[in-house]
Amino acid sequence: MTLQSDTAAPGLRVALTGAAGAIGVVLRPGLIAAGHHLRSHDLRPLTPLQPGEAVVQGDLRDPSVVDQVLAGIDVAVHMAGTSVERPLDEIIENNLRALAALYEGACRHGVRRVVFASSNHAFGMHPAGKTLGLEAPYRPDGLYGLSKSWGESMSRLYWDKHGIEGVSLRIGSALPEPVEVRHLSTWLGHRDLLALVRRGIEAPEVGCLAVWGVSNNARRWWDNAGSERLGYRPVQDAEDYAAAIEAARTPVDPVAARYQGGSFASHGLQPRTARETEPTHG
Ligand code: 15L
Repeated sequence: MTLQSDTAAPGLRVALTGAAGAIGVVLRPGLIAAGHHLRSHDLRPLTPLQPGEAVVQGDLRDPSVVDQVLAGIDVAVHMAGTSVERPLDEIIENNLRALAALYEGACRHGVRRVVFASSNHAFGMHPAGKTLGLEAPYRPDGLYGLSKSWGESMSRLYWDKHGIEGVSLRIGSALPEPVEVRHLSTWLGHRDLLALVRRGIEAPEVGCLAVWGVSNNARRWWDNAGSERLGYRPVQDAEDYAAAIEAARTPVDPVAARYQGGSFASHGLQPRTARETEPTHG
């Protein structure tokens, strides 16, 4: 476990967990460039990107690690955790227990807001093509998606009982480019990803809200009406890649294609359940 000291920088004091992950590596330089005073955390060792960045290495289930991550912080951006379908024990430890420890730390240190990496997989059993608003019911497509609906509820709990603001980002497919047909609906381009997280950090007085983390895709399934106070306005559109994706004619699993969660939804799907959750019954 290591902690290097922060140096003065303009902007907010922001902690980023999971900074070495696929999303973290995009956010780290972007948040520093935006002028935030960044403290980056990961289970893996990190080297500061520049002298003003502090780094913490350690397991978030350990309150002493959380203390190092959150002391003096205004906003925590929580990207750490398991990001794919995994056995229950791993999901519980990484996505439930670590998040609970982070929230307890947020109370101890007076953190004003937690920006939480939720996921479209909390809704992945909804049929592909159906438009979901922010009030859509959870339909997790696995234990990973279920952990994200739990995380959104935790965000609500700590706002209602402890006054910690919570922004749940229902992240779609955060990739440099869309590479499959599903992504034409679910893509979150890196430019929009950074803009979304920056609004999550910088928007004033958001209270507790959720927002779909999706680009301005012509074929998107998710409607962000009701999240205006966040001020997220995506500019990228997966449609720019549609011709190339369709020309590649990559084989599509027809069962996965029925569900918003794609292969997460078709993984382990029982034939009887497959019939009962046909899109027309959704
Ligand atoms: C996610 O939440 C996952 O972390 C990522 O691995 C992708 O599967 C993404 O969603 C997606 O839906 O494309």
